[in-house]
Amino acid sequence: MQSYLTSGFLLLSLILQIGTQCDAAAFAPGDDLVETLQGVEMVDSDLSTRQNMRGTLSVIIVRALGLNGDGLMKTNSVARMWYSSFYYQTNEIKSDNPTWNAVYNLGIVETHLPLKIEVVDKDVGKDDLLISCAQYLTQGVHTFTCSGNGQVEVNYSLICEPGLTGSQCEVGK
Ligand SMILES: *[C@@H]1O[C@H](CO)[C@@H](O)[C@H](O)[C@H]1NC(C)=O
Ligand SMILES: [Ca+2]
Ligand SMILES: [Ca+2]
Repeated sequence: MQSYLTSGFLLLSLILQIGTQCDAAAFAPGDDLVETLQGVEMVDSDLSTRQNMRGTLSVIIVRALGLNGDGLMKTNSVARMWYSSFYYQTNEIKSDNPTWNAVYNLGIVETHLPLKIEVVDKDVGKDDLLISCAQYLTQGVHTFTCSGNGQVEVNYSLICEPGLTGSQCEVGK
């Protein structure tokens, strides 16, 4: 009985000792410092790559003019936009000249991608694609128009991340 207890105690203290040694090894100041510095370096280069050509993007799908999706009837349409992995769709408006003024704040994005816009007349069965275009962005506040079956007007604002400039926020100061 005595020896069982003793060996149990010894085993326990051995486990505790190993545990302590493992902890001590993990938190050895030298290793820890090296690991941290490598980590910071990696994060820094990763961050600078990701921050290359980045800006804050807001898009307003303002309105469309002269849509003719349903002949004598009023067109009932939505506008859609894609940028990078973002996708938005406006509400549906029954008018040949719908005003959406739909504001989409995308936050910080890469700036080199095309902004894709579509206006679609909703129909039972197959919708009518009325307008489709893609526009590359430049920094500042801009309006552009896409034509197809009618026209769609889009405003956007692209503000470069601090330290970036150039037409697509590509040049570091
Ligand atoms: C869109 O841009 C045009 C031209 O700058 C401006 O007149 C209009 O007010 C803008 N629309 C919106 C909803 O911001
Ligand atoms: Ca139609
Ligand atoms: Ca329709």
